[in-house]
Amino acid sequence: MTTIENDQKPVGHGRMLRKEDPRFVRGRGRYCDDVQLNGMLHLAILRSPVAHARIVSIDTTAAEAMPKVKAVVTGAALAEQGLAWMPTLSNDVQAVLATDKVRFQGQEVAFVVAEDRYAARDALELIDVEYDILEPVVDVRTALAPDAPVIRTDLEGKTNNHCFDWETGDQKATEDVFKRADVVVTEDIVYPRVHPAPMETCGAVADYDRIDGKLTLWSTTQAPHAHRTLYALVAGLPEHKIRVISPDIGGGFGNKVPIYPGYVCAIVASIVTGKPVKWMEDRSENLISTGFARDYIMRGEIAATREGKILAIRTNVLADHGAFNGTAAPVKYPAGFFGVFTGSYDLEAAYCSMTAVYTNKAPGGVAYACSFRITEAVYLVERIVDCLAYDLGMDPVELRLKNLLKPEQFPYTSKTGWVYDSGDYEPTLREAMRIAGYEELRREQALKRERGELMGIGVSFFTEAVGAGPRKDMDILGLGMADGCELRVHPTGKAVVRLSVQTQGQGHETTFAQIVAEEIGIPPADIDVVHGDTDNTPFGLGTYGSRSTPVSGAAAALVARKVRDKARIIASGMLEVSVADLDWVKGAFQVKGDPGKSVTIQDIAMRAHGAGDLPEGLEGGLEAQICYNPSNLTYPHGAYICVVDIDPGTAVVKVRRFVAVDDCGTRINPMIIEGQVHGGLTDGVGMALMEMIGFDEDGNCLGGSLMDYLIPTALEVPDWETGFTVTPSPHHPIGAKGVGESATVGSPPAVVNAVVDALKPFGIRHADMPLTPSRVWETMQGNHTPP
Ligand code: MCN
Ligand code: CUM
Repeated sequence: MTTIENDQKPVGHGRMLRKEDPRFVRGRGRYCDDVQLNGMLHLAILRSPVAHARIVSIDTTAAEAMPKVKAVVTGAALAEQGLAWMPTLSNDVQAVLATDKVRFQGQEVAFVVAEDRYAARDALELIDVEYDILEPVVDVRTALAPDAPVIRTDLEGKTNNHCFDWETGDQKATEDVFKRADVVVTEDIVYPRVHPAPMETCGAVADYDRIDGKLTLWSTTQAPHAHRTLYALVAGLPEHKIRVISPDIGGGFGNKVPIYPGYVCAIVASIVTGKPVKWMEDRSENLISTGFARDYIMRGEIAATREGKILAIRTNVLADHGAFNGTAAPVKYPAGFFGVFTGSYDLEAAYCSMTAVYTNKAPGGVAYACSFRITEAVYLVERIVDCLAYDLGMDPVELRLKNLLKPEQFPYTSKTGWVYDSGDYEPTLREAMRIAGYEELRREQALKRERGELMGIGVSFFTEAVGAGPRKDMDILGLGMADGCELRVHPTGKAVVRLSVQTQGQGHETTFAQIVAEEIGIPPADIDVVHGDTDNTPFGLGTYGSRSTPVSGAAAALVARKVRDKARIIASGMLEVSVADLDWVKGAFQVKGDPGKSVTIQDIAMRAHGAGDLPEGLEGGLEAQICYNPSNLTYPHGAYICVVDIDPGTAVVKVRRFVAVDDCGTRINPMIIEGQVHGGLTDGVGMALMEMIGFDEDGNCLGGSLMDYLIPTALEVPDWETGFTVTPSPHHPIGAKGVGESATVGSPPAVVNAVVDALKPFGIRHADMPLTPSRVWETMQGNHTPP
C-alpha cells in the first residue's frame, strides 16, 4: 500500500495536476445541457422587448395550437398557484413571470414547453403580448427625482424608487478628521455595470416524479443546498423530496448564485406536464437577464497630512440595483462587504453612506468574482489613494508604504469594524516591486515622457475579507453561513470526502483531496471528492465569496483530524500501547522510540471494518462528519503592478506587463492558485479596458451579445508575472485564506492607475472604466465623461 512520501507532501508542495482535468479535456464532463432523460421536454422563455410597460393582454392561443407544444404558461397562470413571485436572496421579491408590468428588457413574460427546443422557440413568436409602454428609469442619478416613474408598484405603498439606505463607520469622527487635515482630495468614481459572462450559460433540468412526489433538479447552481431549502420554502415542496444536483459547471463567477425565474419555470413545467423539462438559456438571455455586477457611483474623499499620512476616508455611494433587489449577500450586509473600503491602511476614521435605488434594468449586484462588493471597495480606495498621490506629487508606492498597516497591528480592527485576522503587507509590496523592477520602470518612464511616449505604471494594494460566516453574523435568508463535511475511509484505505460547496472550475476535486491527504496520510489520488448533490453531501451554504477554502476547507481538515483521532485509538489497540505513546508520521502511527513498530492508516482502516476486537467502547468503521462555523473571515492581501503603453495616435491601451503578488496564507495547490490569479487578472483587464453593460435612454440593453459586451482574449493580456508571500490565517486549521476572487478585486485599480499615470502629462487625475480607445482619446482631449 502507498503512503505519502516527503516529495509528495500533499499541501503546498510540487504542482499537483488537477484530478478533474482528464475528464474535461477528453470531453467527458457532464454539464447541465448534457443531461438527457426519457421523454424530456424543452422550455423556452418569452422575454420583454421593452424596459418598462404595463401588460395589457397576452394571447397564447396560436402558440398553444402549434404541433409539439405541450403547454404555454403566463404570469396569470402562475399567479393562480401563488407562484408568480418568488423571494430574492435579499428579502425582496422578483417576478417569476410578469403579471402586472415588465420592469426590465429581457424580463420573463411567459414560457412554452414543447417536444424539442426549436418548437419551443418557434412558439414564442406566436405569443401575442400587448404592452402599454411606460417611461423607463434608466439613469440612476435621477431615479429618486420626485417625478420619476415608480417601478415597484407591486410593493404596497411604494411611491418612489428607493431601495435601501445603508451606512457604516463614524460620521462625526470622520468629519472632525477631515476638518483638521492639510489635504483633502475628492473624486467621483464609477464602477460600471459588468457581467460575469461565464462560458456556460444558466439552465436546469427538472424531473418531478408524480408517483413518489420527488423532484430532481439538475441546475447550474453554486449553492445546491441553499437552493433546495429555498425551493422548499417557496414551492411548499417537502425538502426531503427535493434533490438538487449541480453537475459540472462551466464557470460561475457569481452568475450562478441567484435562483433565476427559469429554474422555477422548469420545476413548474415538470410538475404540470409530469415529464422532465429542460431549460437552457442562450448567450443573449444570459447577458441581458441574469445577475449583473457592480453599478456603483461613488464619491470618494480622502484626508491626509501634507507629508502623506492618510487620516480618513469618506464615501457616498449611489447603487443601482435594477428592477428587483436580487443581490446575493449575507442578510445583514445589504452592501455586501463594501465596508472594507478603508483598504490596507492605518486610518483614524472612516465613514460611508449609501443609497440604493431601483431602475428598469436586470437585477443582480453581487457577482463576478467580487467577494461581496470588495471589488468596488478596493477600486474606490486604490483609486482615491492614487488621486492623493497625484495631488501631493508623491510616488504612489511611497505613499502606500507610508500608510500600510504594520504586522504588529494584527489582528486589526478597522474603523468600520472588520477584524483583519493577519497580514504582513510591506514584504508583499516589496516583492511586487522587486519582480517588476519598479525603480527601473520609473526611469524608463521618465525617458519616454521626454520623448512624448505614453507609458504608465499602476499600483494597487488590496485586502479582502473572504470566508463568510461566522453564522451568528451572516446568513442568507436565515440559513447560517457554515459548511458541512463528511469523510469515510473504506476498508482498503481509500476514502471519499463529501462537501457542501460546489466547484465551478476552481479545482475542488483536487484541492480538497489534498487537504484531507495532508491530515490523514492517504494519497490524494486515493481520495474521491463528492460535491454538488444534495442527496449525497452534507448541508452547507455553497461556493461564492471565495468561501470554499476558508470554510469548507477548514471543515475538510477538521473532519480528517477527527477520523485520525479515531484511527489513533484503533492503532493503540493494534500496537498494544497507550494512545499517548504513538507518534503520527507520514500516514502511520508509530510507537514512540520504536519506529519499527507502526501501523499505516490503511492497516487501521481494514481493522476498523474487519474481524477482531476494537478497543473498549469504540464503534467500528472509520468515518466522521462535522459542520464548521468559522470564527472569523480570512483576510488575504496582495500587491499588483501594471505597466501600460498608450498609442498617442489611436489611444489604444496595451497592457505590457502585470505583476501580481498574492498572499492567501497557506497555499494548498500553487498551480491552481496561479490559475485562479491568471483568470482574475484577465477579468480585471477586461473590466478596466472594455467590459460594460450599458443602456440607451429607452432602457435597451446595449451589452446583449459578445459582439457588444467585449471580454478579453489571450491577445489583450500579457504573460502574467506572479509571486507570493505567505501569512497564514491564525484561526483556520491549516492557515489557508481564500484566493478565488483576489485578482479580480485587485487588478482593475492597477490597470486604471496605470492608464491614468500614463495620461499624467495631460494633467489627468482620474478616468472611468472601461478605458476604451474612444474614452481614453476623449480624456486626452479633456472631454472625459463618466459612463
Ligand atoms: N486554493 C489553494 N490555496 C489557498 C486558497 C485556495 O490552493 N490558500 C485553491 C482552492 O482549494 C480552490 C481554489 O484555489 O481549488 C479557489 O479557492 P477559494 O479561494 O476558496 O475560492 P472558492 O473555491 O470558494 O471559489 C469561489 C471563487 C469565486 S467566489 C468566484 S466568483 C470564482 C472563483 O472562485 N469563480 C470561478 N474562481 C473561479 N474559477 C473558475 N475556474 N470558475 C469560476 O466560476
Ligand atoms: Cu461575488 S462572485 Mo463569487 O462570490 O461567486
